[in-house]
Amino acid sequence: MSSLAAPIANHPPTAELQARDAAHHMHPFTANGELAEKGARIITRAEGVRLTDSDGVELIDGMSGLWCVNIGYGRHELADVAARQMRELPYYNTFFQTSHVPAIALAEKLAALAPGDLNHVFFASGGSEANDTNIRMVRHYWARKGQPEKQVIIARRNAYHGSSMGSASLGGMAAMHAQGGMPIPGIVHIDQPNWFLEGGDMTPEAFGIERARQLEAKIAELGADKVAAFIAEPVQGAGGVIIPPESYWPEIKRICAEHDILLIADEVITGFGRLGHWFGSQSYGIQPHIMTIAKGLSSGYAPIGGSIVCDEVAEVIAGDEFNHGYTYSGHPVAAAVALENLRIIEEEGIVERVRDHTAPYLAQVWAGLADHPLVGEAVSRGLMASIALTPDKAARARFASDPGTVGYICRERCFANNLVMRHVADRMIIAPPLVITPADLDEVVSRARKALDETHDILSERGLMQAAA
Ligand code: PXG
Repeated sequence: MSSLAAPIANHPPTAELQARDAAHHMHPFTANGELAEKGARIITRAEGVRLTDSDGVELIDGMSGLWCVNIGYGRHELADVAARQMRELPYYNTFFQTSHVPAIALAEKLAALAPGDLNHVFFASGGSEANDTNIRMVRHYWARKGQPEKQVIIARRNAYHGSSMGSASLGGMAAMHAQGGMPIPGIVHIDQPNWFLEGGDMTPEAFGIERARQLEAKIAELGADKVAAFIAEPVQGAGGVIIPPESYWPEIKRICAEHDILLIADEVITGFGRLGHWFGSQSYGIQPHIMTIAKGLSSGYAPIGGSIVCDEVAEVIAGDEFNHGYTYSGHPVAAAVALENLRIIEEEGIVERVRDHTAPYLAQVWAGLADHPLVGEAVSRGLMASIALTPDKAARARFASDPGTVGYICRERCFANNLVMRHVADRMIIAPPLVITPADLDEVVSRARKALDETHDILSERGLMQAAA
């Protein structure tokens, strides 16, 4: 066996790794003090949809890493392509009138895959950078069109668009805005289409229209001549897998068109097969002017993202120098890995498999969880699914405890049952690799049910089955 293919089986004992991690490694979105006491769970290997930790325990990865490992772990084709590209041309920039083969081929491939006239790609290393690009690009676009005051971007509360200053400002996460002086000027938010928690007595369809019309009201308030763009995820991911009512997107589409507002679809999670189409926009029949991509573009095997831009915006931008770019825009190794990933998705029919087989199967078995006493709704779209935990199903009530208290308990029970299922406040979410089989989905659902049972017992013991007043 060559040294390249040999497994990296030897590592120090877990306790030692945890201590060294705690001493030097600052984790994202983590209370690091608390983690230092508890010790991180250390993942050492993965294959298919399964992770192995440093104690040799196997877990099902219900989250595709962080919503990204669409083709699953262990695809050596990507490793081979990366090694080959590193030997041939490990780096070159795409700035000063130069280009290279992987960036050219990937941009061309994305233009072919993306719907309509989304024919131009600006590369970044991830979704946050790409959304920062989008802020600058849409503002620059309107300025070049002679409307420099058309600058405001409307986004949604409880949206996630990244963690840089610009992208976190687009995001509607109050806890993020509370740290570091966000949002930056010129970004405003409307409410999310979260029917379960915010729909009150309205039907989902009426609520979808009401939430979409908040966009129209906000445009009227600001003046259409001040609004550059609206940005949204086709299905909110980090916000808790919030699937909008069917009435929502058609109404948003009408409003953007009528008021001449650019539509940016943040496809970082919904792109590359997650919803059973290449892009989530196609699954909702929308044709955005810009799509943000990352994650599934390379199945997480290399850091790469970007913006796929329509002809009109690209042509206007092309008229002068766009003073923007990243050292790693179109990085050759990442681009080569992404191309190989797209080849695998296409040749193995992974998008069609999700659409025709795995998504319908997940929808059926996931819906079965709705009979659990803790579950207020269990919904899915493509291979994204969520469960609203509630102390009172009929009232769609929130818990009296701080939001996330119950969700965290449930997440811990999932972890203990070797299932990676995340919580967002008191909502449980999964987005497994797109190559997951029905048998594995059965295993996910049975572990989830066990975790829900254990959570229910813990809540009852601790008197936490109380609804908020
Ligand atoms: N847009 C969307 C829709 C995302 O989900 C980003 C942009 C930012 O991408 P980068 O590559 O810069 O991270 C994301 C990222 C979570 C979680 O808690 C989700 C993301 C990132 C970190 C945590 O679910 N999504």
